[in-house]
Amino acid sequence: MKDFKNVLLEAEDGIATLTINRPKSLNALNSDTLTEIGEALDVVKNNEDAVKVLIITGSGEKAFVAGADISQMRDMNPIEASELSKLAHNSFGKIEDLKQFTIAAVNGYCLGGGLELASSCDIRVISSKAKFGQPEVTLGIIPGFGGTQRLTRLVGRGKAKEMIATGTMIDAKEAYRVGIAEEVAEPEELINKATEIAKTIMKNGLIGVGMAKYVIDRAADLPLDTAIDFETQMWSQTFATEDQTEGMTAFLEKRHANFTNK
Ligand code: CO8
Repeated sequence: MKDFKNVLLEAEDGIATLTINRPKSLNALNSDTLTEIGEALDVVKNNEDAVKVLIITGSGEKAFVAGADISQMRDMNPIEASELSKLAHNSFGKIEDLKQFTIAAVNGYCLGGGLELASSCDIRVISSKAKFGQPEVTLGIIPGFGGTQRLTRLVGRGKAKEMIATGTMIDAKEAYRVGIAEEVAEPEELINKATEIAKTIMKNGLIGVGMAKYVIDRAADLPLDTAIDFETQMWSQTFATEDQTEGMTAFLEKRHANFTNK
């Protein structure tokens, strides 16, 4: 779709794949890579007709992303650290802001900024060989790309504090048990599994998929009554779409719906 230096962006049959592509550094995130992730997400956002679902994965067999680039961070001062963190927040925030559904296909080490990237996706499909951790305190820092917040929302305060304070890794089985991952696949089946989920989603009314994602993310931290009001407003808007008429008509006519996403 567009050429980059540190990431690959490809699209086929409505599914875009964004691959973090610095395998020699286990796909560590430096500022150039974070900038390119943001630019690639802009391409995805601006191509809603061609891209219905986005899969994010890592290059090579070993790592999804082994964290922020330690060689770049070692000599940074607090202002530079803040700039790097803002750059990551800008890029990761774009993942949540996409109307398209996002799937992290975690193919190996998913550490620090890597887990923060995966946590920004809508769901995580992981290899049975993947390993997860927030090892920042072993480097004398804390998670700075959202880990204290997004991981906590996934696994709860106790597990997040345990993972962050010990800095130790957990395996795929434990990641699935604590709610980091929605699906576990054998390494060679990982992309197939993510693609299968993407194709299932793409059969549905995608206005509804995007709206549901928006309501879940935007209302998650609101008081329940306010969140329910928000859901009601968005729900009622789906009745202004052609997809709602088609979906319900198809059900009543006992046929598959042919959604036009209008
Ligand atoms: N940054 C830079 N280079 C890395 C990173 C990284 N995060 N991870 C691996 N590499 C490099 C290694 O230096 C090595 O390079 P070289 O071949 O030139 O020596 C190459 O990748 C291969 O790595 P290893 O030889 O270490 O491979 P192993 O199989 O022995 O170990 C591990 C794999 C266990 C994944 C190990 O590489 C490791 O522990 N990596 C670091 C993991 C880590 O600590 N990640 C967290 C980084 S901090 C972070 O993400 C904070 C985010 C928020 C920051 C906010 C700042 C503003």
